[in-house]
Parts: sequence; structure tokens; C-alpha cells
Amino acid sequence: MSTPVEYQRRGSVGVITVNNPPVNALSTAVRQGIADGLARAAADPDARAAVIIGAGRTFIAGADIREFGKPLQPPDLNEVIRHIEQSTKPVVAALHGTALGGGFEVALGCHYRCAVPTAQLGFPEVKLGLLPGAGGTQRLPRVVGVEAALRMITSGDPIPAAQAKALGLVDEIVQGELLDGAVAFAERLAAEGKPLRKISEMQDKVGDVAPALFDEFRKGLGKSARGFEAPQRCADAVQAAATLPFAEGLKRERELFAGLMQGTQSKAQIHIFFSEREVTKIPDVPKETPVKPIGSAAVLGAGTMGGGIAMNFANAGIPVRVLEMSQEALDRGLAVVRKNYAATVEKGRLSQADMDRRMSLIGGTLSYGDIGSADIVVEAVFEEMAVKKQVFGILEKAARPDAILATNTSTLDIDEIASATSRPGQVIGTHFFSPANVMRLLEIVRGARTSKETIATAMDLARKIRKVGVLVGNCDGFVGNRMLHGYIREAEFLLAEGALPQQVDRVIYDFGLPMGPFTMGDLAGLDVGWRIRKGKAATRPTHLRYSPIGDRICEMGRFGQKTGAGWYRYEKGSRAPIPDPEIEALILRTAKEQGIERRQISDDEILKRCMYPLINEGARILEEGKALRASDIDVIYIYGYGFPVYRGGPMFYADTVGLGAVYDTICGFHKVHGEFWQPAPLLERLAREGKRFRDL
Ligand code: 3H9
Repeated sequence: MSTPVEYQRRGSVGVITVNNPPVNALSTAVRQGIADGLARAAADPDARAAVIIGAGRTFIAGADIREFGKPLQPPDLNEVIRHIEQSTKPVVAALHGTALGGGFEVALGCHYRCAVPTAQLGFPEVKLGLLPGAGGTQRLPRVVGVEAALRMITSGDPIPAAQAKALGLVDEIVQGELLDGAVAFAERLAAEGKPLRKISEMQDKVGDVAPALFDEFRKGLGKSARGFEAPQRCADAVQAAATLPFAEGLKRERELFAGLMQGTQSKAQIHIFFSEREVTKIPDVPKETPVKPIGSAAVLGAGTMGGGIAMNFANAGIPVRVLEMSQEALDRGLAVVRKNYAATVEKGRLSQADMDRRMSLIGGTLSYGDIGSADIVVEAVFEEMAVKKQVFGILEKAARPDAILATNTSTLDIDEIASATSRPGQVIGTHFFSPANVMRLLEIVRGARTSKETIATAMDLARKIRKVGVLVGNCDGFVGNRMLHGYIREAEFLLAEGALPQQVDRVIYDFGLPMGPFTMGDLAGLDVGWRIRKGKAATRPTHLRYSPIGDRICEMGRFGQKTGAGWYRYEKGSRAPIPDPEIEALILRTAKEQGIERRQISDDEILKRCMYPLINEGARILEEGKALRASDIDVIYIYGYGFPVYRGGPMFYADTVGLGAVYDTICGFHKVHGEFWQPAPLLERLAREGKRFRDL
């Protein structure tokens, strides 16, 4: 059996190679292997120095996350790193790919580091709800100073080799072959008798730091990382580096790490890490399924969605043609795209040259004749079945015979749209979320006859345009919006029963979403939903409760922020919602009309009334197979709806509450509020069996 770590001598240098694909994670065997390799280098009379290097595409990308939550097997990573640092022969880390987390900690335990120019170094632990737990929070500030360390550790973002060199983290950049360069560097160190640099003994960068710096930093994190525990604890650990001797600081780091590891937030964030990778796996569309290359695209419609979608293609270097019905609409749409890019340039997040390059990839046209060469056509026209079918009918002739025909519908039946063409295998839903150039989620909607190749191509395209593509089934509202219906419905019912928009919004905001349902409605605009509700009014079951408040607000001409008033009112030019007595009066009037006696409603009830419909509907969606996995639903809510990642998405959240408790509460609501709260059979079964959605 091949071992994940090998020892070989090259000249006078003992080379310890970690070979644990795909990312050389520090499994128990790897930790043991490094310890053994060090022992061999120490005992090897012909080795004057040692190099630690990764085989394959990367250096060590961190601890083995799959081992988390299981009993820790020796050797402890801290122990291994202590051995490295205590080695009497110089040890050099040779970095390529990503030296992350525990991998970066191993590198910091070495006396010197060299790297290829493309290497990245960082501590992503915070993104898993953790902190660097093998000395990273104690060693990094000793090299780069407290402020830079705080920034790196609390952001989790890696830095490139050149920046690491400037910060003193990397001693030499290797231009040629890494192993050759690292061995030569190590030989030189040994020949010159360079002193062994032990970061744990360096004190000058952490000696004299004002406590106020940490307080300020933590305050900032309270805003930028609201609700997250790990960034605060990262700051605590770095503060320990500045206030305690190394050994004690290490102990403090260990305690803080263990505290986070036991908490729910790290479990939720690790769940999302794996879920994001899981979404790409579709049981009946294997990895080998052929993918059509997408070298050019067309977008139909230059409205807000169309423009945003076109930007995605241009950002990924794919030329895109935007089609509109009139020159005026086209000019208006492209001007908005230009304005969006210019705003990013102004914020310093995009260079003018990049903006120009991207704009040059976006062309406009008024003629279907100009989109005939596109590999994919994404339709983002008016949300009405007749219009969509007409467009797909035209595409039958206008689009290339093998082009993917995608629709950005958010509500309509993909199969009916596909029926307007003779190539339903090439028809697929690509449901972007607004603003389409910003939101990471892409619901990829599979129709009854969508081909596997079309699905594989859409999933691959999602990755290329840096979206998180999640495959969902064809149903009203697909997955995300279908679940949202119950959330919005209950939020509105709560108003007549005794709550006010600002109370509901506060509860949801405190739970961790960026905003509550009423602020969200005002931001998105209330008129679209109103139009849809009016369209469905004739077929609405009359025995079911209905809240007319949203309709009445629209009848008052209040469509949200864009009209200066909606559920709230807004000062001119401001987006800050101001509670409006007129709305309160409307709510009271409606409650009276509906014979509802208003009562004091607790925050706890508001949270459950709003969150549990998501869970109940999510369970139905799973049962119907409209989502492949509960974790796919979680990914949809994290990337499309701003659900707090530290709660792991609605289905994971339900697991943490306990499905028995969720089910009992839903049954209670069912008794009081009726039919809408009929518990989903899957939820009932899992609750009865004491299982979790994760166990499915
Ligand atoms: C830590 O280090 C704690 C220490 O401070 C203290 C300890 C005491 N473990 O992302 P990809 C799997 S915490 C186990 O698609 P890419 C991944 O699930 C850790 N598995 O590749 C996937 O599996 P599958 C700190 C891991 O090239 C496969 O590898 N480190 C790990 O797009 C390929 O992954 C991190 O947080 C892991 N650590 O990106 C780094 N990492 O094929 C986390 C990956 O079955 N990793 N896998 O779906 C990453 O950020 C990216 O994977 C990386 C490569 C950038 C490395």
C-alpha cells in the first residue's frame, strides 16, 4: 500500500513529500507520515536539511475536514509542528497551489519557506466557523504584525506568493521547478550555517500593541460579520499572541478552537462547504456526460435581468449579443450595464481596462438574424407564457440547431415553454436571481425532456460564470420561490394578528438574514407580485385565509422604495425604511374587517411562523424529487436568499432545532391556523423515526 508521505534524499537534503490527493489534507496518516519523515531526516547522516513539499496540484490545503467531529487520533498537529520547529537541521517548506489552514501552519512551523509565484497562502478556517488551531494565530502575527494577521485570519482570504514575500512569510520565490529550487535553497542554508528561524521565538512584532486596536477591530467585525462567532474568536486568539507568552497563547488558541468546534456555527458552515461541492453531483448525469463548449451567447431582453445576465457572460470572457425590440430599450439596457461596471471601477474593484474589455464583449442587436451563431440563448423577456412561447417559436428558426435554449422564467412551466420548439432536449431553465450580476445562485431547471448533455452543459456554464448552479425540478416557483410563498404568507398574516412590519423584519434580521420580508418586498418592488396575485385571483380557493394588506398597499400606489413608499415610507434619496402610521392604521382596519382580535405576538412565534413554512415546503419538495438533496435546498437559500451561512440553510437549521420539535410546532399551528400548515408526510416520518434531513 502506498503511504501518503514519502521520504527520499536528494543530494544532502531529505525530501518529505505529502501525497494525499486531491488536496493533501492532513489526515491522521499524513500527520504521522510527516512526523516519521522528520525523524528519518534527523537520523539520516547524509541529510543536512529537510524540505516538506506536496505532490500533485497543491501543498497541504489544511486539516482533513472529514475527520472533524470524530475522536482525534494522534499525533496532534501542534505536536508535529513543534517537532518541525525543534528540528536541529533546517526545514524548508516548498509551496505551490494552496497552502491553507493547517497546511499554512505546517509551513510556518518550518524555519524557511519558498514558493512558486502562483502559490496562495491563507487561513480559510474562519469560513468553516473555526480559527487556525495549530499555532497559526500565534505565529502569523509574529511575522506580519497584528493588524495584517487580524485581516488575514478574520477574512479567510488567501494571499499570493509575491504579497507573502513582501510580508516576510516567504523567503524565496522559485521561478523554475519547485523541488529543485527548494533543495538548492535548503542546501545553501545548510552550507552557510544560517541560524534556524523559529517563529515562536520572535517577539518584536507582537510586543507592544494597544488593547484598543483589538476592541476597534472586533467592533468592525460586529458589523461586517454580523452574527458570526468565529471572526470574534479569531481576534481573541490574535490578541492572545500579543499578550501572552507563546506557549500560553497556543493553549488559549486551542481552547478557543475547541469552543468553536463544539458549536453549531462551525457544523453549519462545514455542512455548507461540503454541500456546495455536492450540488455538482447529479446521479443520472455522470461526470463523463459530454459538455457542449460555450464560446458565445445571446440574451433576449435588455431589462434589469437581461442586462445582469449578459454581464455574467462578459465577466467570464464569453462574447454575448443582447437582443431588444427597440433601439431605445436596447440603449437604455446597455447604458445600465455600463453604469454598473463604472460603479465597480469607481469603488476600485475593477480596472478601467477590464471594464472596457468586458463592455467590448457585449453587443446589441434588434434582429434575431444576429443571434444565429450563439451556442446558448438565454431568454429574459416579459414573464408571460404567451410571450415566452412566441419567443421560443422564433428561436426554432433563428437559433443554431444545436444551441442550448435557456429560459430565465421564475415561475412558468418549462415543459410548456419547451413545447413551442421541436428541440425540447435543448431547453432548460436558468433562473438567475436579482441582481443577476451579483447573486451567486443559479437554479437550473430540468424539464421532462431536457437532455443530460444540456444539463451537464448548464451546470458547467454555471461554474464558468462563477455561479453556484443547483439542479431543480419543474414546479411552480421551482425550489427557492416555492418555499418563499409560505414565508411571505405567514409574515403578512402575523400583521393582522398583532405584529407590525418592523417587528417581523427585526426578528428575521436578528436571525441573520440581511433583511426581513417587508423591507425585502419594498426593495424588490411590490407591483410584480400584485400583478401575479391579480392574475390568480379568480382561481384562488375561497375557503383559505387571504391577507389583502399587500394588495391595498399597491392600490395606494405604494410599490416600495421606487415610489418612496411601500410597507414603509422613505425619505427622498434614502433607502432607510421608516415605519408609517398610515400602514399601521391599514393593518388595524383590516384586522377589524376580518374579525381578528389583535394580540401580543412573541418574537419566538414570529420566527417559527416565518421559518417553519420554508422547512415544511422544503420537505414536500424533497418528497416530490424537485430537489435532489436537503443540502441542495440549503445551498439555494444561502446563495439566493441571504440565509445566514452560520445556520447552514433552512433544512440544516431544522435538523439543529430537531425535527421532532419542528413537527410538533407545525402540528400546533395546523390546529390553530388550518390547512396551510398541513405537515409534510416526509417531515412527519423523519420526526417519528428520530431522524434528520441529513440522514436521507
Ligand atoms: C484547518 O486546517 C484547521 C487547522 O487550523 C487546525 C487543525 C487542528 N479536507 O474544493 P474542491 C475535498 S481547517 C477534506 O472541489 P478545488 C473536497 O471536499 C481546513 N477534504 O477542489 C472535494 O471532495 P469531492 C482549512 C477536502 O481545486 C475535493 O477535496 N482548509 C478538503 O476547487 C476537491 O475539492 C480549508 O478550509 C479538506 N481540507 O479547490 C481548505 N479540502 O471531490 C478547504 C478539499 O469528494 N478547501 N477537500 O467533492 C478548499 O478551499 C478547496 O478545496 C481548495 C481546492 C482551494 C483547496
